[in-house]
Order: sequence, then C-alpha cells, then structure tokens
Amino acid sequence: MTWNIVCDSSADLPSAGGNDDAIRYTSVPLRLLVGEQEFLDDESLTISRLLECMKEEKGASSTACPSPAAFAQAFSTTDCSICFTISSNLSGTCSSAMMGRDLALEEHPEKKICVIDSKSTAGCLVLLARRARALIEQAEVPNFEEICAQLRIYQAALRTTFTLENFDNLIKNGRMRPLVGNLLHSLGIHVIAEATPQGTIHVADKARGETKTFQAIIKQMAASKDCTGAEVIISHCQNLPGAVKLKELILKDLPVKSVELLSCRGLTSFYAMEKGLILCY
Ligand code: X90
Repeated sequence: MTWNIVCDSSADLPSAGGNDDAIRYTSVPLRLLVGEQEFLDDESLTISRLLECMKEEKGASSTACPSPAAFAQAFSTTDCSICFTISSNLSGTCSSAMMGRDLALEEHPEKKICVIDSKSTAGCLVLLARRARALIEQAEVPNFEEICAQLRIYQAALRTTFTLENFDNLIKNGRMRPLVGNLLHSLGIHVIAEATPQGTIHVADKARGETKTFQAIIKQMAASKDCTGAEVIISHCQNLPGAVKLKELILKDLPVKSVELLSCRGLTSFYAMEKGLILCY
C-alpha cells in the first residue's frame, strides 16, 4: 500500500522528513499576489524577495488557494492520501481539497482519501504530517480509517499562539477584525493572538516590549492546555533571534518535550510579515 501525506504550502516545510516510495509527501502551493506580481508558494520562491516586493508594493496584495485539480492530482498518485489544510475559516483551501477528493474518487473510486482541517496553519500542519507518517510506519498493517481517526483527535488537541509586529495583511484581507487603531504599533505594544477551536483568530492579550510579550506568550500557552510533553514548533518570519530567545524561555518555564524552529515559507510569511512568530503545540 502506498501513501501520500499532502499539505498545502502553509505548512512550513517543503518535505516531511524522508520521501520514500511507500510514504510520500506533497506540498500543494497557494498563490501569492503582490500588486501585479504573482508568486507560486513552492521551493522556487525566495522569501527575502517576497518580503522586499511586499514592502515596495503600494497596491493591493492577496493570496489564492490551490485549485481542486491540484489536490486531485496529488491524491491520484498513491493508494491512500491523508491531506491537512489551513483552517477552513481562513481559506478556501480546505474546500478545494474536498472537491479535489471528489474529483480523484470519480476517476479512481478504489482510492482512500481523507482531508483534515487543521483549524490552524504553519507548525500544526507539520506536527500532523509527522504524526501521520509515524502512525503509518508504526502499524504492522496500517488501517486507513483508524489512522485518520487518531489524527483528528491529535488535531483537536493542538493549539496555536502567535504574535506579529504587523497585522496589516491579515486585516486587509479580511482574515481578522481590525485592531483598535494603529496606535498599538507605534507604542511598541504587541498583540498576542490564538486560534480558536473553530480555527478563527482571537486576540488574547497585549504586551509592551519583547520580554513582556514573550512572558505573555508563555502565559497564554500554559492557559491554553497542559503543555506537559508537548512538541512545540515556532515558525518565524526572518526572526531567528526572537525565536531562539523564546525557545529558551519556553524550555525554562514550561514542561514541554521539545521546541523546534522553522522558517516561514511563502504563505505564512505573507501574513505573518517580518518578525512574526507562530507557535504550534
Ligand atoms: O486562501 C487563501 O488565500 C489563504 C488565506 C490565509 C489567511 C491567513 C493565514 C495566516 C497565517 C498567521 C498565523 C495565524 C494562525 C491562526 C490560526 C487560526 C499567519
């Protein structure tokens, strides 16, 4: 039996650790539109160039989800596919994937395809993709339905906390309600937000200065669930120093198992913008 673990490109990794014949990994790219320029969020995209274009561009910028056909294509290559998408409350990607599933099943009714809404993005997709691989590898005879059921339970237990220097792209593209004035930014106040269980964005807290912001993130993490043994992924947009510092504080203050740092790829860079930090655990 061959497997394909499929993520949209909001998962901040190009490959899920090892791409063998039995268990493949496919990233289905979203498109990023910066003024007149269009970028495909695949391996060819240079993040620094994307951010530069975003800085220079005065016109409207937006993103677009992959087509159902792109997902159908990914689902047609193996016997079983497990697909994780960015929150259906933030993007049409999940509906595209579901339509892609229908398309693929019309052609190949024997295939097994499951689409799971991560209700988040970034590191949550990475954690889900890795767990999927581990469950398939560990089982003597992998049972598709059982594995999908376990992954849905794991999804529901994951949490997301994030802080951005700049919420412009999220707000301008209608993914988040406007914050109270630009005042916040100019006063050096940082907003700490979280994913709700429905996969929408909720402003949880505000803090001034980096140290207080990081403390507030840790407080928010501890309040969101029992973090004992949690695997934490911090996606950062050109902010390795901030991510490293936050990692150290988390390891000191919370009983987590590990903290891993990843660089934001295209889609998450577009919305998190420079210095953004997205924590999934
Ligand atoms: O369909 C599309 O065009 C994609 C739209 C994506 C919109 C939002 C992406 C936000 C990523 C901030 C972290 C947010 C975590 C929130 C979880 C609910 C960057």
